[in-house]
Amino acid sequence: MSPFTLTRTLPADATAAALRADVAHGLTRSPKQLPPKWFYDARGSELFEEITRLPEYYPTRAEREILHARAPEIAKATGARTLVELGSGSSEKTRLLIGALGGPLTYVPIDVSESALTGAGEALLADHRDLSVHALVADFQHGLALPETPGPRLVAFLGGTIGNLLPQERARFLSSVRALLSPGDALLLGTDLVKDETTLVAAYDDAQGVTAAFNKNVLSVIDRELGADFHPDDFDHVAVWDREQEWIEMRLRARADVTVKVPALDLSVDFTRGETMRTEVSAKFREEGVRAELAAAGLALRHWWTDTEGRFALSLAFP
Ligand code: AVJ
Repeated sequence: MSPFTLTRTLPADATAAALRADVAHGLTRSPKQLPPKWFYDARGSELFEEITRLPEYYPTRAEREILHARAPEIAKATGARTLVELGSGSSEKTRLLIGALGGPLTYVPIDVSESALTGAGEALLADHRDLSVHALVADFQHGLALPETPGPRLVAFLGGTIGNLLPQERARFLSSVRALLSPGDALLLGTDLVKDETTLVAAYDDAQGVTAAFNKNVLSVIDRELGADFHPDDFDHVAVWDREQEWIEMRLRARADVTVKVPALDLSVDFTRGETMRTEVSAKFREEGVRAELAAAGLALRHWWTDTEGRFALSLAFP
């Protein structure tokens, strides 16, 4: 059997249908909103990679520091023979885990982007004998099913991406992950932590404007995919810390009254000058909150590791 297989559980047109539904819904409600998953076309993924190298954007470096320090402990605590990675994207941090777990190992990267999966899968196979890769094209927010692979399994959800889900969505998501796990399996979860507002806002509103370009890129995606006539420069990038909800919100704020046509949806949308549209929530966490959310999903927090500056955490939880 080939060490690389790819399974598509998403119909090829599901992504297009989901984009249409999200845009139709998000642009006709008040306040307007768009889900953050549409940032990540080829350009958006490139911009995100650039964000991870910005001096202000600490989460990627902090999480890498933790993985670097703790990968051997994670391997020992889990004994995992299958590593499942949700929203795998680029596989750089995964390498630390794969190296520590050792072979024989099955790696199951799950992503909506088939090109990201093939690229990352092939690069990993080149460097690791005793690795099989079973890539899944799937949307992890909607009904996950895993291939039959050796246990124990370690499901990793890194980067703090769980913070993009609203509290209710997180509860549903964690329960669906729990349902995938058998006794002895584990979840490794990356969460960004609550900290001072200046640090948080700077991470989402960098001096070079890369995050601003990333935020506005969602408008280019809608222009290209749905024939809309957004002019990204008609909008300003805004990042605010919501201290009640303990999340960063990214918004786009209309610089003038603008009307946008979305031909594919037969839609015309008016923005008034100063009107804002939410494009992302990035929740920040505390240990007790993570423990409680895991427990509510039937998962027991066994290890809580942070970087030396206490900015980011990795949780290891068991059913
Ligand atoms: C990839 C979802 C973890 O929320 O920090 C980076 C995305 N948004 N800068 C985050 C993002 C703005 C990032 N995640």
